[in-house]
Amino acid sequence: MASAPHTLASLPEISRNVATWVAEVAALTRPERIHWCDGSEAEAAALRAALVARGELQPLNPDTFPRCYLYRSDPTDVARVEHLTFVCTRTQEDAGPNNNWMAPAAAHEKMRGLFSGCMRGRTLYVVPYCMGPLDSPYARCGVEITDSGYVVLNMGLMTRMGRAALERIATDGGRFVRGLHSTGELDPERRFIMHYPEELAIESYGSGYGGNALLGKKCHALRIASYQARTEGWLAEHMLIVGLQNPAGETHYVAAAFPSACGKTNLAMLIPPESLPGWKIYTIGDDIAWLQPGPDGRLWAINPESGYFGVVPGTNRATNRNAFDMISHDAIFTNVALTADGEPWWEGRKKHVPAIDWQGRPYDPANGPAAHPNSRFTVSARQNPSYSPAAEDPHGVPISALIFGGRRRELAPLVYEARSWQHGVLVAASVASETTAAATGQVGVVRRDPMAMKPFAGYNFGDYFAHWLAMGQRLARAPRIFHVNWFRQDAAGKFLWPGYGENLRVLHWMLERCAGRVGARDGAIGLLPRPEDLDTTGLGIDPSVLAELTTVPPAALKKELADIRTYLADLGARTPAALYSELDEIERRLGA
Ligand code: GTP
Ligand code: SPV
Ligand code: MN
Repeated sequence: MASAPHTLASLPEISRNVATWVAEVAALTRPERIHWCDGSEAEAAALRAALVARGELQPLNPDTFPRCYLYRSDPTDVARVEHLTFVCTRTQEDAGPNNNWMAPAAAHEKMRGLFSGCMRGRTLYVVPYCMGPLDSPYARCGVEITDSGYVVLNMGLMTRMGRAALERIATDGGRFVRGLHSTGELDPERRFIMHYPEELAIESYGSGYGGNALLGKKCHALRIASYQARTEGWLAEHMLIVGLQNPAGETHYVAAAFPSACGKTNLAMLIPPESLPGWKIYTIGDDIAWLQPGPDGRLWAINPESGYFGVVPGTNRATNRNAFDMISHDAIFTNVALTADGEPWWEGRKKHVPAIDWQGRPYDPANGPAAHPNSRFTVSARQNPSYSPAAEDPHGVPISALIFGGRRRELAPLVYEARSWQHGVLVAASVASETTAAATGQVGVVRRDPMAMKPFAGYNFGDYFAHWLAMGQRLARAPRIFHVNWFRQDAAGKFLWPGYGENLRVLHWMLERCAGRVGARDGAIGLLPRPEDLDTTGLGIDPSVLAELTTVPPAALKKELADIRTYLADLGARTPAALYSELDEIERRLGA
């Protein structure tokens, strides 16, 4: 085998384009030193030790949570900031009413002012990364420049980071997404997350948290990539990817888009209930999917990430043993509480009690939850007991079904199937969900979140829906499209559906639909399972509850349709006419 051409080169020598850009950024930001990340374990260990010495990272109980650390972010910096996130295309119309917009020149000027001298006395880290398997034709690279060691450690877990990524950039002709990040003063008044999809560039200032700061994730793999995907004929989506092996040994892959904190990580590593023996679950990804039409007319998916940045609260052995086991070693915890003996603690953790809250204060229930509701774990995907080797396959996995859903107390049934791809695009475009703690702002308010991409589509939603319709026409064997809702509640606020592992029953129905082996009832909203179509062996669910979960009151649906029509119209003239035809068809069926 030929040896890699750059093995002996020092990191700054590998790509002239990267080195030139680093020099420009250093001239602007004036760091005390520059560190090029090679992505080695020794580098991560040294960085962890340095952050511990500075008090930025705190080791957790080494007996029960070996090699785990606690990081506390600034209390004003605990989630994505959608109102401070901009898509800066040349024309405002291209960003669309779904995005905040600023003209590129004005945005660059504003950010230049903030970045000027911002790294004085600090280290500038150069973080080369690859989104997707290093040998995948679908993978794309970027370089994040950051002054946060915590960001470096997270990028090391979440992406293929270091020398190999830099080598791929060099062999790709020096093309990469430029992401410049500084935590700045953490002043919410001086915090902006800017995207320049036409320039493949990102500028983020004033936050050190999650999607605002780990630029490979939402900024690159969704906002920039969705824009690129449209021009190149693929899709970059906020979706988990999971493989389901049935008791007969057949494996099918599905991808599912739910808004933030609505169950993607949990579904991606679902544990089959004991009453459904013989099923096996294989996780490919838990948050982002890049989807390409394959030569066989099917849709193929890769997970561009290599780790999970997951919601901690609610995780326990009963709801998700895989997740619980996965985060019991070699994990970074952000904004969780602590027990008296140095274990991480969060709401929903069954054992122990909190002693110190997420802000480092003695725990007092009067101050609210002990762990922040958007507290997160970061772990390598390889720690997931259900991680699939297919996640490393350069061509990805073929997708049999696409699933959309949201968190809705009322109305949306447990599951239904779209009648066609075009109907499915309307279903996806109409997704509504209650807001969660994953973004700052009010929690629990129902808003439209098409394809779970409201905060992440890097261009006009009208163009995005048109692109989805066009993709369907290119797929001879397009996946079937479904909608789910695990979160219907009764009048007392109790979830009607047990969720978690039991969601496999719903996935089973979908796969049987794909195979043509199970029936459905043709309702106005779409195809719904009849009670006999769902396997409820051992579930003990009341038939009246199941009936409620699989019906939609016509009056409520009628109101919902009117609401969707207004929403689509408000998005402007680029909304495809086909979506209105699909709405007309549902109204016709409803006899409205
Ligand atoms: P992001 O990382 O923000 O994109 O979130 P996510 O979509 O991966 O959500 P996640 O799986 O982390 O779940 C968020 C919250 O919903 C957690 O508190 C879970 O315990 C809870 N949850 C997940 N699945 C279910 C379910 O089937 N039923 C119920 N009732 N709650 C669930
Ligand atoms: C989300 O909010 O959808 C997340 C967490 O996955 S963050 O990386 O902060 O965007
Ligand atoms: Mn997400």
